[in-house]
Amino acid sequence: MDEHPPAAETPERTAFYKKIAERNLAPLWSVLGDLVTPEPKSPCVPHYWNYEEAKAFLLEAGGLISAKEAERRVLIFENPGMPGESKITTSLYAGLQLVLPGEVAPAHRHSQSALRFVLDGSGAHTAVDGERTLMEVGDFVITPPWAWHDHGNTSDEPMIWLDGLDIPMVSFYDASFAEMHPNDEQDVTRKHGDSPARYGANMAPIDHRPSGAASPIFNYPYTRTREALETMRAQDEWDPCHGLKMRYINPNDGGYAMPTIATFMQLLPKGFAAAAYRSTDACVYAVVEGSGQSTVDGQTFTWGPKDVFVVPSWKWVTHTPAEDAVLFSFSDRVAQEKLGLWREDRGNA
Ligand code: 1HN
Repeated sequence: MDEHPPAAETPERTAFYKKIAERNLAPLWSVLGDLVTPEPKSPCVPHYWNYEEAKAFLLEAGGLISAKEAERRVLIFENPGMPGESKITTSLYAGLQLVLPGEVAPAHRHSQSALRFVLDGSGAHTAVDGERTLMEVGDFVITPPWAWHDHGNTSDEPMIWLDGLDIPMVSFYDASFAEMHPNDEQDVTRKHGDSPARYGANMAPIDHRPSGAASPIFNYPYTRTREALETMRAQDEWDPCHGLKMRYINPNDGGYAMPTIATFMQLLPKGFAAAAYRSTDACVYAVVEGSGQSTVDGQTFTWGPKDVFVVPSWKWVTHTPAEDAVLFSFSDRVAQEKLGLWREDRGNA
C-alpha cells in the first residue's frame, strides 16, 4: 500500500529473491503496493468514438467479408489503454456489428452473455432459443449465457448494433465454452412476441419457475423505454448526477436484466448541468438522442446520436447536454454488487 515505503534492495535480498525465484516463490513485500492499491488503478482510459466514422469503416468491412464467413462481422471498440486485448473496459468487450440485407450471422452459443443495442436499421431479427425478435433503433436485446443465437436481415437496409459482452470476465475465470449450431439458423419453435407476452406484461404464467441467470424478456423495446422517461420527467425529480436514470430489470427478481452486465437508460434535459460523479464500474455509453458533452477525468468529449464513449473506473464524469439527451449505458456494476465491491462517490451532490 502506497503509504508503506517499498523495501530497499540489498545485495543479500537480491540474491535471495533470485534463489527463491528458481523454486517459483516470490517476496510479497516487493509487489504489495501494486497488488492492493488505496484506490482503483486501471489501464482503461477515457475514449470516444464518432459513430459516422466507425460506421463508414464497418460498411467498408461489409465489402470485404460476409457475415457468414466472418461468423460475426464486427469492429471491436478497443480501449487505447489496452490495445490488442479486445476490451473496452478491463472487464467488458464492445463492438459494432453489421448485418447486411439478405445475410445470416450463423447460429452458435457460448458461455459469454451478450447485449445488443440497436443503432441503425429496422426489422432485422435475432433469434434466441427458438424465438425471433425484430430489432428497432434503441432496443436493448439480450443473449443469455449458453443460449443459441443467430441474426438475420430480411429488411432492405443495413442493420448495425452495438454489442456488449462479458468476454474479459469469462476469460478471467477461465470459464469459456462455445459451439456452432449444425444449421446456420436455429429452428423457430415459438411465435414472435411470445416472451414479451409471457414475461413482459407485468405478469408471468402461474407456475413459471425462473430458470437461467438472465431476464426471460430478451428485447426491451425503445418505444416503451422512451415513453417511461417522458412520462416520468413530468414529475421533475432530477438526480443531480444522473438526471433521470433507469436500470433495466429482470422481472423474475427485480435485479439487473443480465447476470454480469448492468444496463441503463437516462434522460438529461436541455440545460441540465450534471454534478460530477464517479463509481468503481467503468461504463460504456451510447448516445440515443440529442447532443452534448461529457468531461471524463479532464477530457471533454462532444457527442451526438449513436456516438460511443467510455468512462473508466473511479474517474470523474460530468454530463452537459446541449439539448434533451438520452443515453444508454452498460457496466459490470451487477457483478461488482454481487461481489461486494461496488462503490460510488457523488462528490458534493
Ligand atoms: C458473438 O456471439 C456475437 O452473437 C457478437 O452477435 C460479438 C464477440 C465475441 C464472441 C462472440 C453475436 C461476439 C460474439
